[in-house]
Amino acid sequence: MSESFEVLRQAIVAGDVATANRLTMQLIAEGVPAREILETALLPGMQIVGERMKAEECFIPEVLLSGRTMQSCLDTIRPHLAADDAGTIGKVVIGTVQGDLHDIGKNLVVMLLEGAGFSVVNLGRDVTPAQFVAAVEEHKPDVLGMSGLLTTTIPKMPETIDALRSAGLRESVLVIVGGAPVTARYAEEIGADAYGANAMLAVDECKRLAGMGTQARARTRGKGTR
Ligand code: B1M
Repeated sequence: MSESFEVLRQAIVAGDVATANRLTMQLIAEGVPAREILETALLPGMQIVGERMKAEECFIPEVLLSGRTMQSCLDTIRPHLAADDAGTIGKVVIGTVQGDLHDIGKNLVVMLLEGAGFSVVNLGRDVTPAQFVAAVEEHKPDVLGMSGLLTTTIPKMPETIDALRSAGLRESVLVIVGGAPVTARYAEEIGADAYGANAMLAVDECKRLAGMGTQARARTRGKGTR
């Protein structure tokens, strides 16, 4: 079993979609929990890719292949990430901020949110502050999630929060931010309501926020901003 995990990790690193998919399906068929496959092979595989990228041992084409391989394995395990709760427990609008094309982590958050019973509107990547605001206006979510992987793009998070404020929508929605360069301190500094250190913790935080969301909306309705 641990050998399969190691081969799967290496297949992610090598961007070998066929081997990675075959092993993922094999592990699922053997009854290995999807979450264990995620935490023991897929995420560590991408971690290695990141370290190699930093050390300039691999470049964008290889990283893209690893990313696609990871995404494909995530699609395979998606139906097996069992729902913790039944029914819709809240609505989340989520996207990767403007200028940022990294969406693997955000898609993982989406998948776990859906698995936990949230209804999710996934805006994709490279989402402008105006698009986030329009989506909050249209979908009236409990929670707005922003993901960012680049130190150069995360300033779009406070910009989006400001845009929500200007549109009179800040009080109507709770904001969670996450992504590798984001910290709890940064989240606090920019006036977000929560920070998700990883996808699992993001779901916990969204559950907490969804409970508060009702009160936030009620407050806002009282003020007539929505
Ligand atoms: Co890029 N990239 N990349 N990249 N890339 C990083 C982020 C980098 C750290 C690599 C490095 O140098 N070590 C570096 C950023 C440095 C920095 O800003 N400090 C970097 C760079 C520099 C770049 C380019 C600028 C490279 C270039 O062109 N010269 C370029 C930028 C393009 C752009 O966005 N405009 C670029 C491009 C790319 C690809 C397109 C090739 C590809 C992305 C493919 C895709 O996403 N579809 C890519 C990849 C794959 C990576 C690394 C290797 C892996 C990212 C990943 O998917 N990790 C990454 C290095 C690394 O992070 N180790 C790197 C796995 C994923 C599951 O983790 O996304 O962190 P992560 O998500 C986690 C948590 O952060 C959290 O939960 C997830 C699961 O636990 N989380 C949230 C994420 N979003 C959340 C939201 C929440 C809560 C939690 O609430 C809403």
